[in-house]
Amino acid sequence: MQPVTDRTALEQAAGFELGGTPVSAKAFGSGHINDTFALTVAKPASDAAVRFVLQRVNPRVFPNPAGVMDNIVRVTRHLREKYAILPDAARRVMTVVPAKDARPYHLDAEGACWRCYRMIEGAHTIDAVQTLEQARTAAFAFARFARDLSDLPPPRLHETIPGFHDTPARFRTLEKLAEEDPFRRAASTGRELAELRAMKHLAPLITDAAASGAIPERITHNDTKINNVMLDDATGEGVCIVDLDTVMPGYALYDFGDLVRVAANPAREDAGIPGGLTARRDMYQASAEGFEEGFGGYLTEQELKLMPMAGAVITFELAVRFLSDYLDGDRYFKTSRPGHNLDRTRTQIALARALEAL
Ligand code: GN1
Ligand code: MG
Repeated sequence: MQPVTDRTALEQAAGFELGGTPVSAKAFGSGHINDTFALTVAKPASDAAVRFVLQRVNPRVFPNPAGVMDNIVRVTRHLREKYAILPDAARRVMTVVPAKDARPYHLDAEGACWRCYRMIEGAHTIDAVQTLEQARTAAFAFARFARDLSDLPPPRLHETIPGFHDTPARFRTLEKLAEEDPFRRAASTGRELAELRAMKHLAPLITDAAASGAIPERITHNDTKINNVMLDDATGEGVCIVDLDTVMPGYALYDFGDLVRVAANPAREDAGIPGGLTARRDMYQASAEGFEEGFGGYLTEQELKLMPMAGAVITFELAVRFLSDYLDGDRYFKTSRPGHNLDRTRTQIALARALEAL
């Protein structure tokens, strides 16, 4: 798929109720799925410009964008009501900007979904966790987000990606791709496949606990990467959770695991580690403290008990997903070089092992 240009994004901005004239759109952020732009809008009769985040939702990943946006509208409305008493309420939650037809998104000529948010100003994202305080802050913010959604009125949210954190199913998909080998790449991944098969025991640890009723279904974020929380420029505090496409029914342990996957990794996600690596126990600890504090007593005994292995489970899952995408022709995650998904796979394998041993 061709990357979306800044010019196309600027054209699509015309579909939204922006209260001014769109003057520029620039590629923004480092997500692996959607195309994201910072949009500047000039207000009539004033020098002030207002910024927005404009996104094209990846249609291959999210075939039901109306369901995605329905979830996002409900979730942000609920949080906005809850945060209304805070002095900086407007920065605490994303605000969906309506399209000109009053829907929360619009479709382009190819049927792809575009949506627009107000930019959260005075805050930034980071791609790697540098300090224990950042690990704690991020964990607190994602846990608080889930806790604050625990009383969202019914109906149940749409599952925007069915089976998103069904780790055993992810592993079966990998085996199927290895068998069918549509891009003739399996021969070069023998080692990674063998390593993942040897770690297969990790796959059902969370889903089995869920199936037996030992851990509760919650509304979770499901993609708790550090760059999905905006940090205040002045204080470093987590002000706003972003990337809400996968907010849906899930398990807190996957959210916690993904926090650990990012924080305890001493390398980049795609470093392509040839040997092993050592996971950072101090980062694990800081993440656990922040997460427990953010949930404020709402985590069950079983959830608390299973937290230590959650990082290994989701890191294994990511290794499986990256390798699956490699075998499937690199069509899911954005890649910036040949073998990028293989480098990601290798890093996640090394990290999953390190997290299991932590
Ligand atoms: C994707 O969109 P982004 O970059 O925040 C992916 C996550 C992975 C992550 C790995 C919808 O997240 O599941 O953990 O890449 N999102 C989706 O970096 O598949
Ligand atoms: Mg993201």
